[in-house]
Amino acid sequence: MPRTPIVGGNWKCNPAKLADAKALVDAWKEKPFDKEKVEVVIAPTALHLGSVKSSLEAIGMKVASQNVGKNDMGAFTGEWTAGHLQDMEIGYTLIGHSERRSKYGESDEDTAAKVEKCQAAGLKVLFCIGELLEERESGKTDEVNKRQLAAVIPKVTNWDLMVIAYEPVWAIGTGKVATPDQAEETQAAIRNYIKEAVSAEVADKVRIQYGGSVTPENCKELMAKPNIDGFLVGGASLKPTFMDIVAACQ
Ligand code: G2H
Repeated sequence: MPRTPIVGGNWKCNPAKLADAKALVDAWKEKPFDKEKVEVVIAPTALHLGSVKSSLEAIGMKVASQNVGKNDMGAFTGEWTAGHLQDMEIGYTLIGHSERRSKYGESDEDTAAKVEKCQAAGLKVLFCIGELLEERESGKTDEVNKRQLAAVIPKVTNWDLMVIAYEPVWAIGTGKVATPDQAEETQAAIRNYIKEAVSAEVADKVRIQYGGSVTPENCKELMAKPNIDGFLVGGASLKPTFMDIVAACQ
């Protein structure tokens, strides 16, 4: 069964002003896309999310949170739950982005707890995995990806809610994109691991995005690879030309 490509725009802690976010969405309007052919999900800052949601949805895009709490509601200052996202009609969240893992100490156990909460709430997840440069150089890429996936697999009962984003950490925001062959080889190994650990049916249907310095210039060659089902885009999702990446996936 063919997998519908999915392109995520991870705005991280950008842009500076709500007016800039609105201007970006206005620029995107000029280049419509076919939402039957490609799913587009944008993750603004938590503060901007509510204000740009309706204009993103008006151009056929979905919205995501960049993070979600691992606990239920209660005395957890600064947090929000999968249930809150559902209630606010935010259908997706990122979990496990390398910046959460490396800068905020998010562990495999934390990502597993978050995935479990999202499954219970029926919330879709862009689950990020990927190796550090020293891990790639010491031949541990597949081992790291398997470890990060193994932590969450027991929590997943509905794989239709899961998308995997493979983001080699050395390619994130560095301008050093993985070569199409490197990305394909690793993503084929990820799919193969899901086949072994879950089932052939799930491995066949789960979408695996590539993330890390994706641009309108390098995306076409990556997208031509059979195990790349779209992208998670950071820096390039803050520009009007993000729509060229979307166009390359449809
Ligand atoms: C990886 C990616 C978005 P960038 O973090 O998730 O960012 O495209 O800027 O490397």
